Amino acid sequence: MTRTAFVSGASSGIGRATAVALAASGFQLVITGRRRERLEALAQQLAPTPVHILTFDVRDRAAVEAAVNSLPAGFQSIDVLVNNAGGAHGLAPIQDGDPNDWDLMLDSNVKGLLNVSHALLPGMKERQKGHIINIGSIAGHEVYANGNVYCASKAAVAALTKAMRIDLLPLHIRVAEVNPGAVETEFSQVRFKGDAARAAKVYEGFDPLKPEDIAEVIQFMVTRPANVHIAEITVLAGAQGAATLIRRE
Ligand code: NDP
Ligand code: 8X3
Repeated sequence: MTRTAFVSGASSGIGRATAVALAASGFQLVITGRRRERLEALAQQLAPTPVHILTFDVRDRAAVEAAVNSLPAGFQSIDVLVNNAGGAHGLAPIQDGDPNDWDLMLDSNVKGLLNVSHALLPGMKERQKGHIINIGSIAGHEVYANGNVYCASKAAVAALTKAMRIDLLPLHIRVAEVNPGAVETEFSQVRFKGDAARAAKVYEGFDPLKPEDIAEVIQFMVTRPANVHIAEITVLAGAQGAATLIRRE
């Protein structure tokens, strides 16, 4: 039987590449994000894979619940959830931080992940089956200058992943965390509010990870048999020794 994967934040970057990789592995897909036109283009690219598009902001719990409740019968049994939607907003010392950026990060990266999980867990519980991949970050496992609230939001993802793994064990639901290092996506453009030159500098002088590199790891994890649970994996760029320690040529 065809398995169904639900990928949040599939309109760009890691989520988009994950949707492509999972389709190649034979999954049918629910792809989500706020930018519908991007998702429609992806669905076209994925043809003939069956794809259902949901557009919502992960911060809006009612919208998340309504979207999940609107899934047509053929897409209701979610086997794999990739909690990927999120990102960084700003990079400033805590004393200069913008509380609106803090809200965006905590509401998307932490509460958004909870909102989507909450909407999908009843089905997984009923079926006693499921596999959840939370996209954390190297930033959730170390703190770097000016990263403060982003690092805290990803540390929360690390803690929640462990908590979910424990709580969902009796329900036969596997929960894992993937921690990427520096991946060239729209991440830095979002962090620097559209400042393309500043975003490009982040990836200057070294070969960063591509979204496909992370997608391939996720694809491997979710295609392991039920007796294998890859609980946590950190993937750095080849030239990266720590979040901000990068060998630039
Ligand atoms: P992108 O900015 O390229 O993609 C982010 C995705 O998340 C988009 O599809 C976006 O969709 C979606 N998204 C963001 N906020 C919301 C929201 N409030 N509601 C719904 N969807 C949302 O970045 P990445 O692919 O790099 O980021 C994906 C994940 O990987 C994030 O959780 C990020 O923190 C994490 N990560 C990234 C790293 C990197 O170096 N790039 C490293 C470590 C972790 P839309 O705008 O259409 O809503
Ligand atoms: C994204 C990676 O180190 O730029 O989570 O914060 S980092």
